[in-house]
Amino acid sequence: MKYTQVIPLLGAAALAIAGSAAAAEQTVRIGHVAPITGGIAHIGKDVENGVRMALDEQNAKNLVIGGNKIKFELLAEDDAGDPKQGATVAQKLVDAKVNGVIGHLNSGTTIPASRIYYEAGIPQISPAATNPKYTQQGYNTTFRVVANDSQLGGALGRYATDVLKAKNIAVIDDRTAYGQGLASEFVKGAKKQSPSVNIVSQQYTTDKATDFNAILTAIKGKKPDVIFFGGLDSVGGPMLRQMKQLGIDAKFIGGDAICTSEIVKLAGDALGDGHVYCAEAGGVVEANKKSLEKFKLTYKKKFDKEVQIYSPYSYDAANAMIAAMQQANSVEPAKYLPFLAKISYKGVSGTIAFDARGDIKNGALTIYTYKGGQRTLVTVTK
Ligand code: ABU
Repeated sequence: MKYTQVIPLLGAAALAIAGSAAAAEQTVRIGHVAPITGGIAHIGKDVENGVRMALDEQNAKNLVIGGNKIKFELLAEDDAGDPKQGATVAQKLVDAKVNGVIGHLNSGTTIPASRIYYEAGIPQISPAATNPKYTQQGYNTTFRVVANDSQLGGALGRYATDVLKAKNIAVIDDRTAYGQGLASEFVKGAKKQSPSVNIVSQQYTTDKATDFNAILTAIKGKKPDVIFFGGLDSVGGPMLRQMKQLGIDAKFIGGDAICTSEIVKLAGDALGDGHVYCAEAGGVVEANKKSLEKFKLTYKKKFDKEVQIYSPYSYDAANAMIAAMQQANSVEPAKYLPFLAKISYKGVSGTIAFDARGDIKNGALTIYTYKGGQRTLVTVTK
């Protein structure tokens, strides 16, 4: 009789233990948004892969936060680089109760989406959007792990006049929040460095244009030493090809969004050697070269693709967000947000720490050129 009573008791105990183990597991949703369709889908996928890699590695560690076994889940959305779609998917992520967001990629989508995350109290780290306005809105939920367009444009403007000795510069921008702002910062930087520099032509295109004959012909007549382009590689690559067809041999300078692996294919032999200059919005300093190389090898192995540009930054952004959760011992946005604001996380792209606005502290940037179809480091600057 005693024996038969013990069995149900043991069963109840086992159920209780199993129940508490099940309750101790918690899914933490991290949203990611970038264009996964359209002309810069290759850059969007690169950023998404960086986040995926970070979450896979963190899941392998079986982290316990707030007494719960944490399983990170990636909710990846496509905003197609369109501000309206960006706002729609931002709301979708808020409704799905994500614990944090890495993204978006384009400044034109990141800025309007940031208000939606802010109103929901959800921390957002952009690994790519460089328009300064993003972090100037007074939102305590917005962070960025790359240098902004004032830094990028200013440094490229100085480089064009000081090092490349440009006297006559033509400027083209794609009228996006990114391209327009970057071009204007470039002109400011060039004029500050060399007040006598001439902006011989100012032309406009779009982020979907494919024919640049009219604007390039207008520019050719002005004989610039340098053409600055504020826009993305999907437009910059074909533009370089058309420059070559028209016999324009001016040096071509652009920002981080042309500083990709894909530009090699997009521009073909129009890329030249030491002909194209661009700046990555992060500083690849000596101390980080090893960890960055290791990241690139692991990325290649995992996705069978080369890093385009931003995946090390999205990887660091996701890991920094998780480090803040660990420090707060909570995955709740309101609880880990103050820890994220004060984080100092050593990532593969450098130390992730934010200023009062949410911009990366000590944001450096790296100027590259292309030689023999390879992106080649020129200098790291601020
Ligand atoms: N930073 C270049 C591409 C993204 C953007 O700011 O629009």
